[in-house]
Amino acid sequence: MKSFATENIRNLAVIGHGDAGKTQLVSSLLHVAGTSHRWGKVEEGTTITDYDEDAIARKVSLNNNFAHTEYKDTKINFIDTPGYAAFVTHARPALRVADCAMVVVDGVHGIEVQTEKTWQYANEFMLPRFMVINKLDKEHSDFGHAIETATSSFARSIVPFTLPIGTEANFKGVVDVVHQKAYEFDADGKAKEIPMPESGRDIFERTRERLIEIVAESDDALMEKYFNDGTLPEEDIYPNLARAIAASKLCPVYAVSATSLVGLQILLDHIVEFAPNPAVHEAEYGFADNDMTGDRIARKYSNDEPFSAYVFRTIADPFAGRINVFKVISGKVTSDATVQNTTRDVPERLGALHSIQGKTLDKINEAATGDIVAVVKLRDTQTGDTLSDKAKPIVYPPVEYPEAAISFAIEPKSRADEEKISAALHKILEEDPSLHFDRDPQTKEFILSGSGQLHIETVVDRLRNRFHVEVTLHPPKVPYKETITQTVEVQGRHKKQSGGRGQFGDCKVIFEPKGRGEGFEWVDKIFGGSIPQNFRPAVEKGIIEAAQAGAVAGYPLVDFKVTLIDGSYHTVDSDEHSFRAAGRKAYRNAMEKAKPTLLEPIMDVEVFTPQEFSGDIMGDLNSRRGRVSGMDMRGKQQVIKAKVPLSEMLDYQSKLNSVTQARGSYHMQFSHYDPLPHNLSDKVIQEAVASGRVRAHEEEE
Ligand SMILES: Nc1nc2c(ncn2[C@@H]2O[C@H](COP(=O)(O)OP(=O)(O)OP(=O)(O)O)[C@@H](O)[C@H]2O)c(=O)[nH]1
Ligand SMILES: [Mg+2]
Repeated sequence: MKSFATENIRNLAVIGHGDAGKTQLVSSLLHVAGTSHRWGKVEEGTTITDYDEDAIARKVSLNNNFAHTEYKDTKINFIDTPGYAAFVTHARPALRVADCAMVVVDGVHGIEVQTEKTWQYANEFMLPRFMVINKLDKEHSDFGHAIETATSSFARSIVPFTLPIGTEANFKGVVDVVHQKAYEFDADGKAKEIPMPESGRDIFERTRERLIEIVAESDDALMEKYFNDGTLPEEDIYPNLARAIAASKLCPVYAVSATSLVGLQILLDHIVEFAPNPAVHEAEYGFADNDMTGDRIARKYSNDEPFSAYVFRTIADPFAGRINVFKVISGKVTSDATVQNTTRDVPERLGALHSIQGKTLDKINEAATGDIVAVVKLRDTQTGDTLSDKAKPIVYPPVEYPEAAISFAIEPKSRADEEKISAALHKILEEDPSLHFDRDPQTKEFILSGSGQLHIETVVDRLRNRFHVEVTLHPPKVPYKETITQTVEVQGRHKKQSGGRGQFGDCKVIFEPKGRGEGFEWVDKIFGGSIPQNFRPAVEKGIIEAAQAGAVAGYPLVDFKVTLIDGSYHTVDSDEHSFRAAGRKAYRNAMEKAKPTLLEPIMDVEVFTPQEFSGDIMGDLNSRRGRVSGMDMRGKQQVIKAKVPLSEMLDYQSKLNSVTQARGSYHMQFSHYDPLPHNLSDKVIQEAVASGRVRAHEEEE
């Protein structure tokens, strides 16, 4: 493939709710554009961008993938992003490098939760937008309704550039409102011009009027012309529509079916004519140094600038090795160039450059400003890094990923699995910065954290299918805590006499409960010298140590105050060690009387669901000991806010999927700790004993 001038490149991030048809749309657009790949279908597992075996098996996109076509001398790069809640954060780095977001909307459901979320992501990067209303061949699809949900959800002029001819199974053509032409499509999606249909003429005229107004509003001279003549000449309309789109004042909408190929050729024509090219951005800003301080410096989208590129995706390919995908932000780059990874301050030799078509890499000799290209086997480069001309360094701030929402323990099934697991997970993590992996220093467990249960399950599949590592997934650990509920006064006395020098420490302390989240407080109220000053901190240390092991089920004891009121010592036998032991003993004595109890983490939960399921959702949250605190409409979606114990939410994703037919989603974050109800404590205690975490009280050394 040849190198394309910047103005002949279009970079589109295809975003939207899960299942809207993004992946199918990309494959179908490539087919209609005449790309020499057979027409891939989601239902057959043959699309270009869902080539990953896990994505095929689930019919869900798991990460960003790439396709491109050469259409009317323009290179159109598509970044197909995931729409499911567990993977949707990958849309952000895609939008970071795209020059236009193509928002795909399900023509049956209209705007949904992840449509809104990805729209917000696109706002973060101030991206121009196209909107595609898909699945208009389907029963109950409704173009007008989808547009209504869009205009009520988003603040921007959202105007159809094509209108559907026929509905549902009879959706056979579109009217191009801009060029005032009508088309039908054959089985390969080829457009054939037909006479403008009479029905729907009023909608067409109103829509076109709206477009002309938007153009007129953009410029005083045009406004005057419009006032005088009542319309505008065609040659004024087209370029000004493109300008309004690039300025994010106008979002064109297209009526399509990705499975029957209706409307796609006109969409391609309009991408070439109206979608912004990379140089439409004024400039991109970064820093001269990787500590990201100091003055910002700019790079224009131009081949004449020094080379710079942003790496936004890493693929761990089983055959090719590590593939890094970057967008050339400024300058040009040729294969075998040596560039600087300015994020890590290391040089990288690029080797061959490639364009990417799904899983296929094709060698290219050079890449111009704005293009998206792949390189293989760089030494140190990862997602989020900047590659730059060494003599003219620039570092772009990386796209941040959100905190993980859920953690699971994973256990290798065999010794061999244990040996392979770290290396395998390392590769998976390279591909997916929203995943975190840790080893708990105490329990030695492998802890995998991600954005939801489905996310973690796909990692387990990947470990098995790609790296042949078998693991069992253990339910996420609930980080219980413990506290006391009564004030008690106790003594802790440690005495040992076994030949030679003895040990002696003795303290009197008061344990008092404190409020939630107030932590530990130590007060020294000894007057006089019943315990010498230098031994008192040892008492505190002994108590803090002992509190780590709790009193009920081995969870750390929190939110209590200890006041040291008295004690005694021995001039020869007392030392720090003895007073620590006395503190531990005081702790144990206190726990026998202070009625210790378990605390459980409570989460702030937000559930998004189509309205018809909200009754079921609330009933279910109640049965999970949740307290619903508010309800809200967002577009057509009901948002339910509740406080729910974490232990009740561990299987929530699958429940939500079954109640809402996979159309709901939720997120949660930690709110506070509450006492665990007594009837539930026993179970937690039994589990703690069974896991060996609570040791029988050993006698003091
Ligand atoms: N009837 C009909 N079905 C469609 C159309 N487009 C896509 N589908 C079907 O909708 C389902 C989802 O399509 P995908 O392309 O995987 O959707 P997606 O938006 O990529 O989904 P995620 O990647 O999981 O976010 C598949 O079963 C497709 O065959 C369409 O225009 N009409
Ligand atoms: Mg997809």
